[in-house]
Formats: sequence, structure tokens, C-alpha cells
Amino acid sequence: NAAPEMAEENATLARPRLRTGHPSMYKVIMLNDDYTPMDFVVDVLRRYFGKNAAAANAIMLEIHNRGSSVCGIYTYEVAETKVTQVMDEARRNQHPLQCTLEKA
Ligand code: NFA
Repeated sequence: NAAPEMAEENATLARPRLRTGHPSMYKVIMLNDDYTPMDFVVDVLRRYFGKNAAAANAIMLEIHNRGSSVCGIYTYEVAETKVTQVMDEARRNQHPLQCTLEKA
């Protein structure tokens, strides 16, 4: 606001509205493949998605039998972090497991 001739324009600059309402939510979806061991998938679901043994087994079997399943629903940054963690863990163990995001 230094230059006097700019004072009025600066004073009337529209500011973006603060965030309102709910953040968009994103599903983390895991895909089936023919090679990743079932036990590895169950471990990932327990470690990164907070599932107990029974829930992790049920989700793993749904992926195996139907091709994919939702592992959890989160805000964008959290969902993106889960995807990265799962993909890193799979790669580290040389499994082809795939995980993606989808707007809920
Ligand atoms: N289909 C894999 C197998 O038979 C198991 C699996 C389940 C892989 C869920 C990926 C996701 N070993």
C-alpha cells in the first residue's frame, strides 16, 4: 500500500473467503493382483488403516474376490499419505500391490 495512487485499489482488493463447510473426503482403494501374499495385505490393512484382524481379513478377501475394496475414507492429505505409505511398503517388499484415491 506504499504508493498513494494505489491506495484505493488495494483497499478494495477482494480477499478469498475462509474455508467453509466440510472438507471433501477421499476413498483409499486397494486393487487385487495375482502375486501379493494375502498375509501381506492383511498386515498393511492392520498397520496403516487401523483394522483389527477380522476386519482386515474381510477387506483383503473382498479385494481378492471382487477386484478392489475401500480401505478407508479420509481428507485428501491423509488419504494421499496412506496411498504413499502402502505403495512404499509394497515396493520395499517387492510386491505389485496397487492403491489409489477416489473422491468419495
Ligand atoms: N490375489 C492375491 C493372492 O491370491 C491376494 C491379494 C489380495 C492381493 C488383496 C492383493 C490384494 N495371493
